[in-house]
Amino acid sequence: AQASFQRDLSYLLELIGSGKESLIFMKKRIRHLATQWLRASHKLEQKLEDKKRDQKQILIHIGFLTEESGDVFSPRVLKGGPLGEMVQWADILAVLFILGHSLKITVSLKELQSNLGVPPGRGNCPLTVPLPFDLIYTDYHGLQQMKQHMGLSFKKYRCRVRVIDTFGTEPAYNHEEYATLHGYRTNWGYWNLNPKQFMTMFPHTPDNSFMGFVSEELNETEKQFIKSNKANNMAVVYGKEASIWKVQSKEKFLAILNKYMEIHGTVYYETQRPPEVPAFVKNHGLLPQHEFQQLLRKAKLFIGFGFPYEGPAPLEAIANGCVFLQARFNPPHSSLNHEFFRGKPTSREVPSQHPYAEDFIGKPHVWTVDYNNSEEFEAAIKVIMRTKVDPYLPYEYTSEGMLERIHAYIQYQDFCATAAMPEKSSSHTMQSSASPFSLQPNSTYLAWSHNSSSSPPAWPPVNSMQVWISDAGQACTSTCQQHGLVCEPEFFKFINKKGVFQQLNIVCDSTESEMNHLYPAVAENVQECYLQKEPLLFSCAGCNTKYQRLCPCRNYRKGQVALCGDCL
Ligand code: U2F
Repeated sequence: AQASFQRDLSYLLELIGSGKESLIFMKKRIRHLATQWLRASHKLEQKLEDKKRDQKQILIHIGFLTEESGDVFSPRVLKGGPLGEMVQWADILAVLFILGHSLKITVSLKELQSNLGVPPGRGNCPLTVPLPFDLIYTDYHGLQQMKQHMGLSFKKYRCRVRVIDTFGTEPAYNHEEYATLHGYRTNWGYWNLNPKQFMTMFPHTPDNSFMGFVSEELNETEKQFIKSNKANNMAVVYGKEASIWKVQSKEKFLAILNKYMEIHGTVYYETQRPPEVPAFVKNHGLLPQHEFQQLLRKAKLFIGFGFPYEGPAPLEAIANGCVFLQARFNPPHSSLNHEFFRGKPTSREVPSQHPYAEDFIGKPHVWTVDYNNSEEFEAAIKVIMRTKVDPYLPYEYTSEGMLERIHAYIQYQDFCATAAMPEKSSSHTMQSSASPFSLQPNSTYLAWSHNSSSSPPAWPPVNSMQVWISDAGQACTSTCQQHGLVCEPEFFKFINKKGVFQQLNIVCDSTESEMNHLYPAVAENVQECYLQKEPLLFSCAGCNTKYQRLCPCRNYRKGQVALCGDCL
């Protein structure tokens, strides 16, 4: 069947059910953003013209909300606990519904089993029950439950699964044998999925798909109103839990801030002010989401103390015309040195509380400073108070942007297709070192043109590819970034070939094929070239001073890094 846009959200709200505080929060959010979703759905419909879209049967199993995995989140919704995940799931539900797919939503093991057609208690039998879903959106908890209760069908159907994974999973941690051999084992296991099946909250690593969420959008009148009503001396502190106030050298920088601005907080409390929050702070207590937005509309500054990492609130603040001020982490936080990230399946280094805000938005909206340096901190506050800043929301965090992106994933990502690209590439040609592109020293440009095809067309289309060689010790993520591009792991298969080294004028005394998430690469001083033996290990992340890596980069749409120019 074909999918057509569905705009009556009341049916979705019914599907979500009730009973848990988390579900109530999600439904409230969907209701509150309904007009924005509808407007966006019309825009996308126009943009897609009459493009045919398949209607998918989709199961959404929100594992972390099931009693069976403890559901620690629901009881904390009204007590300052994390809401980022709930924000994201609410938006995912809205998108999948509006795009016109047929949804089943489950938040308990029992519902999961009955939807999968597994009779209770038969989970471990070697049965392969036909799966009535084209796609399953779940999380790590849900994945574990599905594995336990699907028997052999799990392996068969895991290519249909999409895992909502806030901080992301890098390929080295995903591959069972490799992770075990090389110390990339984590609490979350290794699932041998295509790394693009993991979908993140921010575009952390291009090895995963960027799912995202949305922020409230403003029309021109609202923007003007906000701009003329900003209280230039009003700051709101980021964080709903009192524990975030237990931060090093807080007294010093808070004293500076307090000299210039009135400081507000939205810290949850039961009966009286939490002792961590100083008396000069106006604490509103935890606010309902729309009231929190109202507070941001008045405030000039939204200030982070270092935790929570990478949540939605800074984007909301910036969208409401605040400047976001955050601490630089030196050294960067990561799973190697910080408790919060320990055991997470990524080596990513986090150089500030919100790297997306720093890298993708930046000044004048985002200031990242060293909070231990009082002069730098004070100077930033002074400039921020004087600067007029427009509300800003990156396109990828608008409702239209999210609908567009998820539409493209559903339409074009297929991890079940087994058709491999032909070994001796007949359907692609490559020209090396071609002008008119100006080359950086040590880097080479390759243009590929797509001729006829016997195999299904690649997505993203290969005409968006440019190949660059990294510096020694550099990850492909940053090599591509340096050239205004993004690393595209889907393209590794095209460049993991002996001939490509030649075309790049790399001299190889020997060429080995091995399992290593940094390959294809060259150890230049010894002129040894390496190819990747295991496609699951193709990885944009990862570096070693020994290697220069071959990096498949691609272009991307302005404000929509997940999609290349011709990706829609
Ligand atoms: C992040 O989780 P958090 O829930 O701590 O993320 P926040 O950025 O604080 O924002 C979540 C939502 O909370 C709302 C606000 C945001 O959309 O509108 N809110 C509110 O309703 N009332 C208030 O008074 C203040 C904010 C991240 F999202 C998670 O994935 C991580 O696990 C967590 C830890 O790093 O951080």
